[in-house]
Amino acid sequence: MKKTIANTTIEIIRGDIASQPDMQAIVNAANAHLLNGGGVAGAIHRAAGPGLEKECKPMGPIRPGEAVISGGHNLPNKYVIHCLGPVYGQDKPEDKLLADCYRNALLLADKKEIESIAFPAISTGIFGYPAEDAAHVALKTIIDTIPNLTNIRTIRVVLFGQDDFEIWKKALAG
Ligand code: AR6
Repeated sequence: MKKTIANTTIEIIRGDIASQPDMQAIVNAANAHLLNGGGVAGAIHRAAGPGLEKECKPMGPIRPGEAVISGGHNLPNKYVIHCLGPVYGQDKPEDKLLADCYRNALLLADKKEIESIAFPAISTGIFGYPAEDAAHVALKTIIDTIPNLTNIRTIRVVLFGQDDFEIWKKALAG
């Protein structure tokens, strides 16, 4: 499913964030210390190889809502943008911190002249953010940020499960 706003297209697809070879950047649902982990972080670090953790470690710790950028190492993507999402029920206000992740990642990518970027559903796995609420916060933030972007033409959200894919499609359809 796709929706174009100004010159930027938002795409919702089902897949693996570590297998998006046509994207210049992918976003990692990171931990504060930017180390290898489970879920998205595990998939990205596995595909990138040990050089990614070596590059990232000195940039940590990061705060909820913050985004930092690294190279893609063995990934097909030139860059990885690492975001620390809020732990649901712990890092508050969760909606603002989740919005900060998407906004900061997009602005950082745009500054690096990146034209295509793929996000996972940050915070909705181990960090426990309810899927539907997260989809609405994320899409509203993406749509609100698009007018401030100069270079990004494609913003893809990659959902792992069929249920999450349906939730995000519905949220984008409005
Ligand atoms: N591609 C796309 N989405 C995925 C993939 C994948 N390969 N694997 C899982 N998901 P999570 P968080 C979905 O837990 O909640 C890590 O250990 C998953 O189904 O990766 O932000 C870090 O080190 C869920 O919907 O991220 C942190 O400690 C979503 O991606 C912590 O987990 C996010 O799940 C971050 O937790």
